[in-house]
Amino acid sequence: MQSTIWDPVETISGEEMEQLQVKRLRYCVGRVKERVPFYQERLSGFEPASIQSLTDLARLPFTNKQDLRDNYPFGLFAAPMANVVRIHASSGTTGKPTVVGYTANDIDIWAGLAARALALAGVTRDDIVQNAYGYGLFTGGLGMHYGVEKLGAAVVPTSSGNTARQVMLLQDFGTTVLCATPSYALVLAEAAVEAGYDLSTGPLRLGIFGAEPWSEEMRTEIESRLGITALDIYGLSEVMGPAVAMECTHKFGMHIAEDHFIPEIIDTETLEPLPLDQQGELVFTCVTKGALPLIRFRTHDLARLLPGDCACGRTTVRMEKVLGRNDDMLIIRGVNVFPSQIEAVLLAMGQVEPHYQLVVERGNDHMDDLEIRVESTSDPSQHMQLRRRLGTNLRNALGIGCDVTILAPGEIVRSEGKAVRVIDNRQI
Ligand code: DLL
Repeated sequence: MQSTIWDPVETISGEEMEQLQVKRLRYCVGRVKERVPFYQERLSGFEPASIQSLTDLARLPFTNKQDLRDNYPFGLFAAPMANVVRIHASSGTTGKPTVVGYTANDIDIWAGLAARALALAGVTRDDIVQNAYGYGLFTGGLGMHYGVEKLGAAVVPTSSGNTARQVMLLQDFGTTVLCATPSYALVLAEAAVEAGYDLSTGPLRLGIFGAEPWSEEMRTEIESRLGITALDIYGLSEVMGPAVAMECTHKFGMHIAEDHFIPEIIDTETLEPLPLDQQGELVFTCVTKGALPLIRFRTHDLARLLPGDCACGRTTVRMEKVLGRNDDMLIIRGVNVFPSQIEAVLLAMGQVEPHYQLVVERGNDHMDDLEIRVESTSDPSQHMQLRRRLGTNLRNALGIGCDVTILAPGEIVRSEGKAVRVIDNRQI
């Protein structure tokens, strides 16, 4: 599948890109210093004109999610409310959400970047795009919606949920592209089977899946169940929403819209920038946003920036699939475990369904116990053996033992948005 370059900036040389980024960074730092009291304080004594290259980023302070919370709801906005036309918020699991605002120009840039991402994935004006990301305060629904319209394809704004109706529309409208979380794509696949609709023979050809971590093994599973190409899309509300980065059809990392979001990878302990190709925490500086330009925003997402050119012809830097967030990482008996690692082991076995949950308890002996619940369609007489094999594979991969519980298909609660993978019952 050939994809069109949406914006010539996607193919400029590394030097040209750096020049553009430095120019935008200098302007942005000057602007927040002038307009946002929080940055006025953080940047006191810093001279924006002293920014000469991207290495100067390291001289700038970080911004954390907590800084947004401390300035709840609008304290970090750099534009007056009269110029703000949209407000989104990310649902924190505890306390207040983080609130993000957009000017009309921000919305225009976002629509353009979502269109760029869709074009990058090979979506064209001829496509019918069913957008099953949630519409509302979550950025997924509206973010992709305006991108599809900007590109000129037809958007079907189903939002998430109402699964039986989604399947009916997939079938009746001849939807060719599906936007959803990868876990919801699987729910739709199951519902299609129930409704007797064979997705793999229908016109659906492409999925744009993101908003939660998903392994390569999960990609294989989704591609075979839906009979499509499944591509990864990354983003976060604080930085913009979906389309901060998008995978091309070569499936070798996601191209970052680095002309708008300058990426860095830092060591989570020392907070020092790491070279390309090393894994660490992603940090973004949003250099073109009018309402909420954040300097060195710490995402807590763990990934690598990939060196080298991409076969698609784009020169924009790529990030690898996000393994997980460092705050999602479980520490079980001293060993670091990411849900996505467990997902990869489970699905590589081939006998289990792509629906699983991890339950962590602290036993009376003060030791942590990890239980892995996973569904299987195999005959219950085989479960004992399956449990044993999964236990061994997980021990080999993770370095810790865990209990495996095999459940019947459908026993794990399905999610319409981001899947809940971990139930941590430890009271620490
Ligand atoms: O999830 C934005 C989005 C919507 C991205 C639709 C892609 C598609 P938040 O709700 O603020 O925004 O959550 C952001 O989700 O920091 C990551 O931890 C995680 N995340 C997003 N995309 C991916 C991905 C949206 N492709 C948080 N792979 C981020 C892994 C992802 N994790």
